[in-house]
Formats: sequence, structure tokens, C-alpha cells
Amino acid sequence: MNSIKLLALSLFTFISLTSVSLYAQELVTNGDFEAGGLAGWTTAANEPDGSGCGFFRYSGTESFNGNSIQAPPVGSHAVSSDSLDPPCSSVIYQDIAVPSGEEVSCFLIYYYENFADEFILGPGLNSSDVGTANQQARIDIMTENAGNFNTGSGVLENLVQTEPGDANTLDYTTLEFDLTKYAGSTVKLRASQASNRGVLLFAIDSVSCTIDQVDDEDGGNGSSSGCSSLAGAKNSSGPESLQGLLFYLLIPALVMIRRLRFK
Ligand SMILES: [Ca+2]
Repeated sequence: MNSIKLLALSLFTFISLTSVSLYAQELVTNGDFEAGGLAGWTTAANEPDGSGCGFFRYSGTESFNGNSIQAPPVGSHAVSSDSLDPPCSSVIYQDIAVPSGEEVSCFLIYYYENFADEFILGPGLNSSDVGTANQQARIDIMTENAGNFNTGSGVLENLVQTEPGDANTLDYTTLEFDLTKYAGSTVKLRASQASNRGVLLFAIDSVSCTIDQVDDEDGGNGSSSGCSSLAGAKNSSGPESLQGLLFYLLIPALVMIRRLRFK
């Protein structure tokens, strides 16, 4: 047996013996807003004028109500707040059960278009009193039982808050956060906006929270660590074969050895 065949056999044996697959368990349902519509998500709106206020799924560069908006960053659908005639307060959220003893890494993409002159921090998410200016958007981690529009004790963490002076247009922005500290409980991930000075389109897409697990072929669980998903991978979960990776490394190694041998 020549050296190349011996090397190939050795690597093949090593790969077979270390038959390990990496799994990323997804905790968010329908985080990409593609095939599932709004399944897994809950929306609520406070629309005193019945003005088409709420979070809606959209595609292309027009919002649900026909306002100009950036196209969905991944795939062909995202969700955005919208209204025809503010005032409008609206939320979209999903309850996420965080397993005990696990590390959970999350990300999402957000972006917005504010058609008012500026952002204004009014009374929480209340926009119904048009005499009190309020024009803002935010993303929060909430307690499971927090009220839809709560901005007080129900908020565990504020992740995004528009501020006066912020530009009225924000391009696709990736937000990374971590739910590890909430292991063993259920939290609510909420995007929201309040607007009574103009239409505010606040959009999210590619929402993902994952537990990474290393499983052997006998089904035993290994340790969990970090987040292996990429923005855009979204709800897909499943094995990323270490064997496949090793084969990809094996092929160029054999080519290199063959070239050296015949020099
Ligand atoms: Ca999408």
C-alpha cells in the first residue's frame, strides 16, 4: 500500500470513529416570517382612529399599507409596524421557553423608516393623547405575563430604544443578545412602537435563539456552547456534519500530497 492510500485509509478510519454531528436547536418559531406567515407570533395594536395600525408581514418595498420601506433583508418576507393615520401603538411578540442549564444565543435584524420629523420619547408606548408627542420604537425582553404595552416592571431588558436625534432611516442592523440568564423560565421577546407624529415603520426579520449541542451517534448529549447559526439561516435546525467537514479537508490534503510526490 502506498503512502497516499495509507493516509486516506487512516483519515477515513478516524472520521468513522469520531462520528460526531453538531446540532443547533432553534427556540424561535417562524423567526424568518417566510412559510409560516405570522405563526408563533402575537400582535396587538392600539389604534384610536382605526387607522390600519399594527405589525404586518410584507414583501417587496411597500409596507402592508403601501408605505415605502426597505425590502426584507433575508428571504422575501419580514414584518413591520405600519399605520395609515397615526396615532398608533403596536407590538409583536413571541414567548420563548429557555431550557434550564443551557446557553442560549440570539440575534435578529431590525431596521426602520420614520416619516415624522424626529423621534420623541413620550409616555411609554402610549400614543393616544395626540397632545403629548410620542414617536419611538423599541425591542425588549419581558416577563412572560407582562402586559402587551408595558414599559415598566414587565421589562427585564431593553435591547433597542430609538432616541431623539437618531436618524429617521436605519439600514439593516443585526442585534445579538443572550437569554442564558433566563434559563428555566419563559420570556417574551417584543418589538414595539408608538407614533403620533407620523407613520413609523419598525421592521424585524431573521429572529433566532439557539442552543448549540454536540451529539454523538449513540444519541448522547455533549456540552452546549455558543451559537453556530448565521444571519439568514433562521429557523433551520439540524445536523452540520463534522464528517462532511473532514472530507472537505481531506480532499485538498490528498491533492497537495500528490503534487508534492510528483514534483
Ligand atoms: Ca425573512
